[in-house]
Amino acid sequence: MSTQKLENHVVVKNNLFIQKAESLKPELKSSMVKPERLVEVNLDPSVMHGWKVEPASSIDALDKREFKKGDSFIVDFGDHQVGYLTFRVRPVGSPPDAPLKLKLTIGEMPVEMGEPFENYDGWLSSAWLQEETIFVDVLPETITLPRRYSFRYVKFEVLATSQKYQVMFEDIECRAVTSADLEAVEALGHPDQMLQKIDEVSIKTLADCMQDVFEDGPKRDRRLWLGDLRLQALANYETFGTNELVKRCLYLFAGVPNDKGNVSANVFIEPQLIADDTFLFDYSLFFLSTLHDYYLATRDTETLKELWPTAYCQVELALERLDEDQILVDSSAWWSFIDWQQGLNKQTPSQAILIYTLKQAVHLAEELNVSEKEIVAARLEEIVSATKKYLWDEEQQFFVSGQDRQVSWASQIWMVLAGVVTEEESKQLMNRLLEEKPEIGIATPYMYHHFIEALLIAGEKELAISEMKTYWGGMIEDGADTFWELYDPKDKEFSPYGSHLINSYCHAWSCTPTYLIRKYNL
Ligand code: RAM
Repeated sequence: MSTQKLENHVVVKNNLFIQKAESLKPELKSSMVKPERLVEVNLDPSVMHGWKVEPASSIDALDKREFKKGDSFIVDFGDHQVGYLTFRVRPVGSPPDAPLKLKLTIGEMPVEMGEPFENYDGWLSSAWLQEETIFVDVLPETITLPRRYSFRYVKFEVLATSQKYQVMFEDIECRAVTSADLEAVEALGHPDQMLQKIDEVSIKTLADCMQDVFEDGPKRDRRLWLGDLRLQALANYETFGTNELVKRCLYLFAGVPNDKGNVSANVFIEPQLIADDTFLFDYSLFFLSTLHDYYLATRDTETLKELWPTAYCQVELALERLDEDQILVDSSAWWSFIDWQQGLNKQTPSQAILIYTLKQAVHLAEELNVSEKEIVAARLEEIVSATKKYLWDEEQQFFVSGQDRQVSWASQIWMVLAGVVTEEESKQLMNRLLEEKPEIGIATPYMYHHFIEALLIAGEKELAISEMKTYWGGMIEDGADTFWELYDPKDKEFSPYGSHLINSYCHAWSCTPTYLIRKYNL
C-alpha cells in the first residue's frame, strides 16, 4: 500500500492565487450522445481481462422489449464518454403496484460489465466502482443520475417490479462534458495508420480528462495530480492549446502549500480547494517543471514572476534532502513516486529528476534575471559530479540505486532525460538497457512516456517509434478507446491496487503520444 496520512498538515492559503485560479475556471462544453447498440459480454480467455463484447441487437430493439424482475441488458455508447446519464422508464401491464428497483453498472471496460463488483478486494476504496441502485416510486419517470460517470457501457438490471407490471426503457442518453475544444486541434494526417490512430486516442484521452481542471482520471481519482498535470500540459500545448487551464492548475497548487512552502502531490477542488496531505519528492519538483514548460509555451512573464517563489521553494526543499555526498537520502516510505513498478528503488531516479528540474530552474532564473541563477548553477555542478561518482557503476555500466545498488529502467531513463550523460553515452545506455533488460522494469504508461522520450533524446527515433507502436498500439489492439492508467503487455491483469476493476481506463498520464508524435515529428 502506498499512502501518506499526516497528523499535522498546516496549509498556508494564498487567497490571491486561489482567486486567480477561480477566475480561470473553464466553461464546460456539453454534447448529447446516444448509445449505439445493445451488447453482451462473454467469457473469452483470448481477450483483455477475459471478457469479450459481442453485439446483441440494434438499440431500436429496446422499443419492443419489456423487462421483468431478473432481466437485464447492456448498452454500448460506441466510444468512451464522461458525463451525465439520462433515460426514461415506463410501466407496461397492470398499474405499477410496487416501486421499481433498478441496478445500473457503469463501466469503461467490458470487465466491469462481466465481473461482479462484490468480488473487489483491492486497497483503494470500492466506492470508485461505478454503480447505482435506484428505487422509482412513480412511473413513468425520466431519470437523470446526479453523478458524473466515465464509461462506454451501462448495464441495466431490473431487480424488482411486481408480478403485475413490467418496464420499458427509452431515450437513454449521455450529456458528455469536457473543457477541451476539439476544433482547436490541428489534424495530424499521419501517413502511418497506427501513429494516426494513437494520436487520435491520445487526444480523446486528454479531452475526457479535461474538466474543471486537468483531472488524472474521470473515473478515478478525479483530481489534480502534479505528475499527471505536467504531462497533460505538454500534450495540451501540441493540441488544444488551452493554456489558461494549465495556468489555473498551477495557481491551484500554489494557492495551498504547507507551512514550509511545499506544494502537495495533488489537490481536491470540491467543495473548495483542499490540498491533500500527500507530498512526493518528484511531484513537488514538477511544479517547477510545469511552470517551465508553461513559460516556454506561452512566454507569460507575469505568471512566471508570480509563481517563481513557489517553484524555487520546491527546489530549496528538495536540496535539503541531499546528504553530505550530494546524494538524496533514501527511504522505504512512499517518498517519491517515479512509477508503480513493484520493488523499484526511488533514490537514483529521484536524483535524476532533481538534476532535470535544477536545469529548468537555472533557465527560469536566467529569464527572470534573479540571483538564484548562480546558486542553483553551482549546486547543479556539484550534484551532477556526485551523481556520476556515487551512482554510476563502472563495472555494470548502469546507474544504480539504493543500498542494494539496484539497476532499474527508471534510473537509466531519468539520467538520460536529465542529461547527465552525453548523447552518445545515452545511446549506448539505452541500447544496453534494451539488450540486458534489467528485471526492475516499467509498470505504467507514465514511465513508458519517459522511456520513449529518453530514446528520442538518445537519437534513437526509429526505436522510439517502434516501442511506442508496440505499447500504445498494443493497448488499441486490446480494445482501448482511451489510453489506460496501467498496461503491462506481459501481465494484462496488472494493477498496483490489488484489482484491475479499480484501474482507470482513461488516464491523464497515458495521453502523451500525441505530444511525442507532434513535438518530435515522429
Ligand atoms: C495514482 C493515479 C495518479 C497518480 C498517482 C501517483 O493514484 O494514477 O494519476 O499521479 O497514482
